[in-house]
Amino acid sequence: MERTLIIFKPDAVQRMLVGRILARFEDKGLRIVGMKLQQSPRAQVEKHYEIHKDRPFYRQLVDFMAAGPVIVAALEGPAAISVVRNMLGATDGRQAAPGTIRGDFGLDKQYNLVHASDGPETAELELKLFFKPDELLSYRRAGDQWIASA
Ligand code: 3AN
Repeated sequence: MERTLIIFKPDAVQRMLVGRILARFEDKGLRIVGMKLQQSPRAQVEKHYEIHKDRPFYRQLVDFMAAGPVIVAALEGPAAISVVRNMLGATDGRQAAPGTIRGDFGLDKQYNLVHASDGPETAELELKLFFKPDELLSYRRAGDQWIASA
């Protein structure tokens, strides 16, 4: 079992696509173990995208991510980190394959709807950055035994 951090970016909230995108993750069988609506403090966004701080788009990216409410969520499931990344598709919606979230809903590199952790170490750091320990729950759903065999 893995946990991954996803962020419905301000464009997903403003375009009213959160429900439809979240439904894809639920349809896949992933379990929501944390979720909240927030206006991200700038310092938190800066830390989250620290790895990009020398890239030309960094300032604009921080402005965008702090421009309106986002929904942060933690998803759990077998290989959840790579499963969710594959569901998102390529960073640029113009290049993302049809059938992926960015391929089906987006046309832009920056306005690409959803962030998802890209590996186990980043998932751990990002979950800590956005959630307090007691905001993440562990529970079983009635249908879990029909979703993953092991
Ligand atoms: P991903 O979200 O697919 O992991 P990263 O980590 O390369 O993509 O980039 C982080 C975020 O920075 C992207 N989600 C996107 O919003 C933004 N971004 C990446 N490349 C560009 C770019 N060339 N111009 C503007 N924004 C970008």
